[in-house]
Amino acid sequence: MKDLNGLSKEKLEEMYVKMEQIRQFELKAAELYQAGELPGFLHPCAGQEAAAVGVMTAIDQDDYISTTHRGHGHVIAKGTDLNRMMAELFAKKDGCCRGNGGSMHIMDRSRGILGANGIVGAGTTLATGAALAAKISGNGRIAVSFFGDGAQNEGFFHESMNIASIWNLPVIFACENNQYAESTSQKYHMRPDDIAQRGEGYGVKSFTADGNDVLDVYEKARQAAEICRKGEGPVLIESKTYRWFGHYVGDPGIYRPEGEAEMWKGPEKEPIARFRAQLAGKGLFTEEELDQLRDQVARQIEEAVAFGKASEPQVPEFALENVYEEGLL
Ligand SMILES: Cc1ncc(C[n+]2csc(CCOP(=O)(O)OP(=O)(O)O)c2C)c(N)n1
Ligand SMILES: [Mg+2]
Repeated sequence: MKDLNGLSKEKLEEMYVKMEQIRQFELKAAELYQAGELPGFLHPCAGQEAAAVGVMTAIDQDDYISTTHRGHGHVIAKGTDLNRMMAELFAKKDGCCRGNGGSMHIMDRSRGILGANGIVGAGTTLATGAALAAKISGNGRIAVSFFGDGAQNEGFFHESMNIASIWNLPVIFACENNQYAESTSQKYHMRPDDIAQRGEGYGVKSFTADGNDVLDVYEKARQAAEICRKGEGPVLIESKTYRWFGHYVGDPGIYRPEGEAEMWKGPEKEPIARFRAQLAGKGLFTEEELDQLRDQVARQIEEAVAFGKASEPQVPEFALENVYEEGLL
């Protein structure tokens, strides 16, 4: 049986399907948002699919992840049900947080997803805590914290890296460097070019990956997971990538140089086109087979939208439930 980077055909198909699910989910959600059908804010991760799927391919179902305000891709890559995710965006009762979280606070404990998070950088502390719990209990799990280039300037990140390093915690700090923090280019918000350099100051092994090449991200994450499971973590991975949309849907993105987004959408950079070329180039899949998988995903997304729309709206009073632990006061 042919493979690519030691990944079976079955695994490669799963990776391709997940990348398509993320892309199509994000484009559909943006369309619904622009039509006024979704409440709140929406920060799509279209363009960053490889960075999410590459890491998730290297970890197990039981492992923990924490994510960000731009977290749909991580949640999809970890395997959360698309129907329940879409219902959550619609703030409906069948959503994965019963409509109480919305796009920026999706969580799914059944998949080890500790939550999306609107507080930039805060997810690094959650993953570090989960890694500490895993180490103490000896359950063999590892944790991954996804965060952005802007987040690594936050105190949360530095405190987490330090404590994870001195205690050798099994946590992967997975930075998706999409080159902007809101409207601020990386050039203006930090001195070094590579975020991976931040690891050196903490004695943390650090890798830089081509964040638009899912196989490169996978390879770095595979090594990182191995290091963590041996008790020699933490590890930092910087995936260099680009977000297609502005910071949020509706951001005109005037801070970007002309032609930059188009260049990242071109065939040499675009993560899905690149993965398709790798799969077809190796003779593992034909273009027609890949088209069929893409079209199957399109039907799943349509189904998720229909499910989300049909679900019952959550009532406002529900926001006050689950605030205090029963019997605590
Ligand atoms: C602690 C905190 N500071 C500031 C903000 C406002 N804010 C929301 S997203 C964002 C930029 C984050 O940039 P980055 O970490 O690169 O993530 P990206 O949006 O590029 O995915 C900022 C400053 C916030 N939500 N939380
Ligand atoms: Mg960023």
